[in-house]
Amino acid sequence: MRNKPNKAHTLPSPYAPLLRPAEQAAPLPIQGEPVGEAAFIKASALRLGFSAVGIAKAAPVDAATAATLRHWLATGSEADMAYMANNLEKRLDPRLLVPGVRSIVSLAMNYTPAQTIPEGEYQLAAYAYGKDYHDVMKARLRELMAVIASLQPRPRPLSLREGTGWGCFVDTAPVLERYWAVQAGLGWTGRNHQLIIPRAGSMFFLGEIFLPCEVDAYDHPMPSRCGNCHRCLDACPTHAIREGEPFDAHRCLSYQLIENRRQLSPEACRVMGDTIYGCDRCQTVCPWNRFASPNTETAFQPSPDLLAMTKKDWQRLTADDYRRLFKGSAVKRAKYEGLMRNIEAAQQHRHCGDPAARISHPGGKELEEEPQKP
Ligand code: B12
Ligand code: SF4
Ligand code: SF4
Repeated sequence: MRNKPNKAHTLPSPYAPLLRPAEQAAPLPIQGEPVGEAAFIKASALRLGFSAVGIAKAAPVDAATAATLRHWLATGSEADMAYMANNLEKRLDPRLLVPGVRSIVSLAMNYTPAQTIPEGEYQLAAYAYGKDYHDVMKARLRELMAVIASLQPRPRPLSLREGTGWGCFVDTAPVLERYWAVQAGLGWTGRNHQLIIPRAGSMFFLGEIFLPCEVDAYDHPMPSRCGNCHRCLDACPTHAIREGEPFDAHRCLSYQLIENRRQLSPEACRVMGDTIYGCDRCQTVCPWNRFASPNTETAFQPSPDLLAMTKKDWQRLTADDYRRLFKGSAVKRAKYEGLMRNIEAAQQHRHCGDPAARISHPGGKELEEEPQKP
């Protein structure tokens, strides 16, 4: 999209930069301070409650990442998640997904729980405690996109949806979200395959805003700070993560308990313990999560009803209870039948479960070691 040069120095925002075409990159002097569009976007994002934000140039993903993804699919490591093989070319090049995109803003929202489900009860992965992050984060991304678009020099896009080069995504689009978070300087990909934000940990949702223009400053990847640590590899009860090998989704408890529509694998039944939805073990052991701060997002807090559930309550959960308890929750992904299958398996295999199944607070005292330095 080609924009006309802007000259609006009178915008209400204290940052008040405009998105400008690539050829005009110098920051605008506003209220005596030169503030560029990247700084404006970041400040707006933080004001809207995002925990981290960075910006990368839109380009095809690098050759090594493309090869990793192709190999992952070629080895069938995506299990039954056929959607991961769809739109492969778009996943590898965001410009095919959204023609006209020039910049990718990567954003993170903290979901580190402030309170956890009591020990001894069935456990859910922390990301599923509150309202569905797809809805919560998408709404927040749209707000930010509107703020950015309002600064777009005329002609503005007719609407964000119709405007070429605009887009906002959380999880479900063919976008390699962790890759773009790394490119945008948010953190690095840990051995647990999670995006780790320095001194903040990995319990973050990721989302992106696609922009039709360049910005005055871009962020850059940072090196891994996993060092010699292998805690996540040691803690994974199914060996879904193995050094130098593709992530084996079929083995992963998160896949088994959420995405798998068939019978649980015998291995999953053996190691699931009290976990009935998702899995956090490769995150709770990660020393970087000792720096995590509990999230303060109202929508992500677990309801008192959820926190009060006992094993008995779960075992006699009706479809109506399920709908009430998980209204607007990501747990709906597993469907009632899937959740009941998991509860039944947890009950049947209660003697072979691993006590580590419980989701401890990621800032928990058991993390004694300092994070490894590179
Ligand atoms: C498919 C999927 C799954 C699958 C497969 C997991 C996987 N590792 O691929 C299943 C159902 C198992 C799953 C589970 C979980 N998921 Co998931 N998942 C996705 C999804 C839709 C695609 C991921 C993908 O592209 N996989 C393909 C593989 C090949 O990609 P990859 O592991 O990211 O690796 C690439 C790059 O990281 C790169 N790379 C570059 N440098 C390095 C360095 C190292 C050391 C490694 C390992 C890789 C690497 O190489 C790869 C090439 O593409 C994304 C959303 C999205 N659209 O991106 C969410 C997403 C990755 N999931 C998320 C979450 C929260 C989870 C769970 C924690 C949920 C839970 N508690 O149960 C678990 C964690 C499991 C794990 N350890 O990865 C978050 C992660 C946030 C974060 N901080 O990283 C995402 C981004 C969703 C979101 N919008 O917030 N997930
Ligand atoms: S989510 Fe659980 S099963 Fe999956 S890789 Fe992490 S520790 Fe292993
Ligand atoms: S547990 Fe250790 S190896 Fe795994 S992601 Fe965290 S720092 Fe990296």
